[in-house]
Order: sequence, then C-alpha cells, then structure tokens
Amino acid sequence: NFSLEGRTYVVMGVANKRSIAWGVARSLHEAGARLIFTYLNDRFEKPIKDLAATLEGQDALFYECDVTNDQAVSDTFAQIKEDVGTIHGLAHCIAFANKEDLQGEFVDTSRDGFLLAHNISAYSLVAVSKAAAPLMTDGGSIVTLTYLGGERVVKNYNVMGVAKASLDASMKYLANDLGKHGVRVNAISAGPIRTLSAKGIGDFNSVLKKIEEEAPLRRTITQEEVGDSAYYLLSNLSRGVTGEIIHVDAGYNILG
Ligand code: 0WD
Repeated sequence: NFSLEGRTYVVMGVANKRSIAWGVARSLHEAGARLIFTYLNDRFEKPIKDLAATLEGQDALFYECDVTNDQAVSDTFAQIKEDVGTIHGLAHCIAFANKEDLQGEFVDTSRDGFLLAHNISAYSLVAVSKAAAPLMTDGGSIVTLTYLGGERVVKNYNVMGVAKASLDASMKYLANDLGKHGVRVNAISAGPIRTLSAKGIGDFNSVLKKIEEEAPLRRTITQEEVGDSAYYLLSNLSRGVTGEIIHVDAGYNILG
C-alpha cells in the first residue's frame, strides 16, 4: 500500500500554478498526503492559498519562509513542529539568479551574482534539511530539483548551472549525513518547463524546441510528470534509494 494517507509533507517554492512545486503538491495530494506550503513573502500568500483551496479535502498549512534568512528557516520549522509534530518529507523547489547572469558568458558573472545564486539555490537545501530532518521522527525523504546544466555546459544557464552542481553535491553529502537517521535525500533533474523562473533564462523557447526535436521521447515534460517522480521519491516505494539524481527529461540527458 503506497498511499500517503496520514503522512505530512512540506512543499517549498510554489509561486503560481505553473510552478514545478505545484505539480509535486498535486501528486502528493492525490496520494492522500497532508500538505504544508512555505512561500517567499506575502506577495505569494494569497495565490498559494487560492491554489491549495482547489485541492479537495486538503487541510493544508501555510508558512512564510525566505530561505536566505536563517532565523526564518529555524522559526518556520519550530512552528511546524509545534503545529503538526512529525513530518515525513520535504520538496525543495527553490532557485534564483539575476537575469543578467542567465545570458551571455559565464565568465562575466559578478561576485554578488555568484553568491546570490548559490545562497538561494544550493545553500538553502542545507539550511532547510538541517531544520527539517529532526521533525522526521519516523524517517523521511527530502527531494530537491536540479537541472542538466549542473552536469554539463548548457548555453545561457551559466551561474545557475554552477549552483546546480553545488546543489547536486550538497544533496549527496546530506544523504550521507542524514541516512543514519532514516532520512533519504535525492534530486530530480527536470527537463525544461515553462515557469516563472524559466522566463529569466535567455532564449528559453529554443531550448524547448531542441528537446521536442531531439529527446528520445520527442517531447518536453510536464509538472505532473515531475510531481509523480517526486511522489515516488517521497514515498516508501523508493525506500532503498538515497543520494540519487533521477532525470525526468524525456531521456534528453543520455544524448552525447
Ligand atoms: O525548466 C524548469 N523550469 C526547471 C526548473 C528545470 C529543472 C529544474 N528546475 C528547478 C528550478 O531551478 C527550481 O529549483 O525547479 C525548481 C522550481 O522552479 P520552477 O518551478 O521552474 O520556478 P518557479 O515557479 O518560479 O518557482 C521557484 C520559486 C520562486 O519563484 P520566483 O519566480 O518568485 O523566483 O522559488 C521561490 C519563489 O517562490 N523562491 C524562494 N523561496 C523562499 N526563499 C526564494 C527565497 N529566498 N527565492 C525564490
């Protein structure tokens, strides 16, 4: 029985209905999970609450949490502990880089732009895992979202590719540290999807077109497909898997 009935999951990074985090939330909801949403600031509060209200029978909880703020991260998980006690998993679907660093050449990246991208897109997984793991008293699973641009050079992805490489390595070190507490940590490398964040990446349309022409499945992938793989990683179906990167990308990564 792979139902998530009676289990509680934190989903971080729903900005709107196109967000990958929203695909994850819907898959978890369909499997019967109780959801906790965190959002960057009050600009996102109403949109997330309106979206969550569309999930039938879902008794979701909501917390503001800017992951660049250590106090906000520890306060958020202290409050979650007080409100629900145990959690069973967490989906980290957060990244950011300045638009000017997602075009042209990587060599032009500023120190501030480099640090900002790494702070929000990679260190945040470390901070959040440290705060969330103690709430996973029945064991747990943490999933983050990465991209092929961290494994090889992808045009325009630049500083975000370097931040994803750091995220991938952080995921593996976290998997090693938290495994002894029964907490697994994995990543999904998603193919390109049109979202708010993707809008910042230079010439994103031609990236999508290339996938449609060349990926083994000859199509791009959807938020729902990422959501269902996240469900696998967040459920007991994947209980023997940790420190892994699963590519949900229509097979594009196997091409030379
Ligand atoms: O093609 C794509 N869209 C892919 C995305 C392919 C492969 C991976 N990903 C990754 C992204 O890099 C990211 O890690 O998936 C994750 C989710 O991204 P998304 O769904 O594409 O983007 P979006 O809907 O914009 O959600 C990311 C959200 C932010 O939205 P905005 O648009 O405001 O940057 O991350 C949140 C915010 O809601 N966020 C933060 N949350 C807390 N604290 C912070 C912060 N400091 N900064 C951004």
